[in-house]
Amino acid sequence: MKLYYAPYTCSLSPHIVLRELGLPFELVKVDNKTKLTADGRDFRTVNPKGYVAALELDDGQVLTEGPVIVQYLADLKPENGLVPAAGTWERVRLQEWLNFVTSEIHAGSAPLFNAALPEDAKAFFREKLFKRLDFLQATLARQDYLAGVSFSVVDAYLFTVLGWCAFFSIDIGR
Ligand SMILES: N[C@@H](CCC(=O)N[C@@H](CS)C(=O)NCC(=O)O)C(=O)O
Repeated sequence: MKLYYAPYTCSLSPHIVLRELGLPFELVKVDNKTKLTADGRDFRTVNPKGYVAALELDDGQVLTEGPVIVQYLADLKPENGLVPAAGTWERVRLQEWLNFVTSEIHAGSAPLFNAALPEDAKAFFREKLFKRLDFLQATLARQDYLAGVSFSVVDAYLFTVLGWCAFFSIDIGR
């Protein structure tokens, strides 16, 4: 397997999961500005959407969308317990969390990275993000992990996206 990644991006989440699972994989660095891979290819020939993460399987298939990639990986080694079994209620709850992190925290913080956006617009998105962080805070005050009693793929994803806050002067201590 090959993981196409760029430093400091959401591709860290499947990278953490690959390491947690101890699966063999190769890393291929992508320059998100030029869309070139470190070995000189146009990354858009791998993922026409042009963004990381992308996982290339040994049969040549390419899987994209972080929340789906991490579930695919964790299902390869169910004994590691990074996801509940497919078809169970616990799995649906985990997917509820993955969707929350991707649409509310990951996509919710994206406007803050946009240099063209005026500060008052950024303030609007920042406040909205804080409401979502309040919800996370309330959850993690009751339990150590987002989706249950042990570390799961959604904790790797949340760790990744919360790591960006420091770059955008978002004080999660609030
Ligand atoms: N929906 C995608 C979003 C992926 C995404 O936002 N990737 C960013 C890095 S965190 C990226 O590569 N952006 C470059 C671009 O859009 O050109 C997912 O969840 O995997």
